[in-house]
Amino acid sequence: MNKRWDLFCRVVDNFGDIGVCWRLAKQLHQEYALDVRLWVDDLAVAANIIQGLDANLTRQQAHGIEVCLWGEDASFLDVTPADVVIEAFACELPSPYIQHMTANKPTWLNLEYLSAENWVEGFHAQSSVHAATGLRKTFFFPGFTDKTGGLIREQSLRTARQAAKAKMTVLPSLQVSLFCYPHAPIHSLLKAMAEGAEPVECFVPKGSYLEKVAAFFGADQIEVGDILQKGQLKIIALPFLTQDEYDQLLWCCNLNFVRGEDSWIRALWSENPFIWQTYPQDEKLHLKKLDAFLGAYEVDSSDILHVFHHAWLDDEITPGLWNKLTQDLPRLQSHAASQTQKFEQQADLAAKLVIFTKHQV
Ligand code: TRH
Repeated sequence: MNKRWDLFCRVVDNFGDIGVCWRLAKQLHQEYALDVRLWVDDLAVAANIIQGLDANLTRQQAHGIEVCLWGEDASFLDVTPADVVIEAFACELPSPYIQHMTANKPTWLNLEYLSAENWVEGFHAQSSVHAATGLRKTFFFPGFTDKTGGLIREQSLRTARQAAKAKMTVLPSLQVSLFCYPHAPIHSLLKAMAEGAEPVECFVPKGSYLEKVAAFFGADQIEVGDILQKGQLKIIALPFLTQDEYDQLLWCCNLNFVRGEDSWIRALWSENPFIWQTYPQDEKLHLKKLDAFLGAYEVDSSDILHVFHHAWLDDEITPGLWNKLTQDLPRLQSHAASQTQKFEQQADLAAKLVIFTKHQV
């Protein structure tokens, strides 16, 4: 019985690594009653995502998960590996821990970053032998097709979203959420919104991009709770939300700007149109990632959604482009809903992980 799972997470930057790992840890525990230990190398960053986490405690229970500080290698000398070990995003397990794995031979999985590129199907579930120990490690690729590891999606998500949407009322202004990297053309987006044809309420959760939002209004900074107005644009500064609250925001808005990996997929599950800013990669590999996703999302290159995505990544946003996007929102809304429903037909990442590990026994 593969009941005990260890999940290792290194915080590279921002919140995506811990955001994905925490979501997965919770789902494995809540839906499959698994005993999950989450090892994180930066508890201070994790505390932004894990509600109630005490960054000073090296071991603690949080929402049914045992959260442990991933400290020095020596701190693993007495740790017995779980039945299933997930190394998130090639984070490289501590060597004493790997040594212990030679005794209990757990199922060892490397959870990879998400991409919609075609090559993912060929690499998903391939394994290699770890040279020093002879242990087998399998590469688990999340993805958008049945031949990949699937996408993170809780079983309760659809019902929760539908219940929340049933209570929503239609508002006179366009509701937009903005979560992006600071290098995005934020100034030109805000200018386009301010000069656009429709009034916009734009919700901005706390983050490093807020300085640029403040600069657009000629301010040094924005505080939580501030409301700033220029032309058609009203900015509402929110605190950094919990993951659940952030989901609710995505469900409420007519258009969501998201980034990285986890907020991207939460926007997909919102049934609402979104603009995804990919995490920048060398040699502009992120553009390939973007186009592969737009293909899977059935958007062709002449579509305003395609054009706007590219303008948001490499270019500037003009008021004309913004107006074109907002005028097309009713069509984009029904496209988003049909795409959400299409991807909801597939098995999710946690389900696929659990099935995979059962077949390893
Ligand atoms: O923060 P991100 O940019 O994360 C990353 C990292 O940069 C990482 O190194 C990289 O490898 C990966 O992207 C691809 O964006 P992401 O993935 O969307 O993660 C943000 C998390 O923060 C996500 O779990 C949602 C959560 N969040 C909240 O909980 N509250 C909020 O108010 C907001 C805006 C986000």
